[in-house]
Amino acid sequence: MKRHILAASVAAILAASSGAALAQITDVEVGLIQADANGDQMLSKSEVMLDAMKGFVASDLDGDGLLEATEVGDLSADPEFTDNDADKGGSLSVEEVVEEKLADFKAIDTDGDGFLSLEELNVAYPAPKE
Ligand SMILES: [Ca+2]
Ligand SMILES: [Ca+2]
Ligand SMILES: [Ca+2]
Ligand SMILES: [Ca+2]
Repeated sequence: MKRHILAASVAAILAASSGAALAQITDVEVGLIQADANGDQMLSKSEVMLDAMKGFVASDLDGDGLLEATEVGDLSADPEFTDNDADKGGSLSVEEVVEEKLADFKAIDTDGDGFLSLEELNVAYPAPKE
C-alpha cells in the first residue's frame, strides 16, 4: 500500500505549506495531483494510463505481469476484481487493467473533452460523508 502512504504525505506537505484551505484536500485531489504529470489540473488519457501502470507495477509483487488475488488483498473480495478479470483466470493482466481504466475514463469524462477535470473526478468519486 505504498501509494496510500505517498498520497498521505503529499497531502500533509501541501497542507503544511499552503495553509488551512488545503488541509481539506480530498483523496480525489491527491490522486489528481499525483497522476497529473504536466500539472494542468486535468488528467489526460496517457496520464491516467501511466498512473495505472505505476499502480500495476507497485502491486505486482512477484513481477509476473499479473495481479493475483493475493497481491491486491482485500480487492479480490471486491466484485470489481471478478468483473475486471475478463478471462476469469483469477488474476488481472495489464490488458485487463488497461481495458478497465479506459472504460472508467470514458465514464468519468462526462463532457467528453478527453480530459478528466477535478469536477468530473469529484462526481465519479464522491467524498465519503463523515
Ligand atoms: Ca494533466
Ligand atoms: Ca503477480
Ligand atoms: Ca484475468
Ligand atoms: Ca472532461
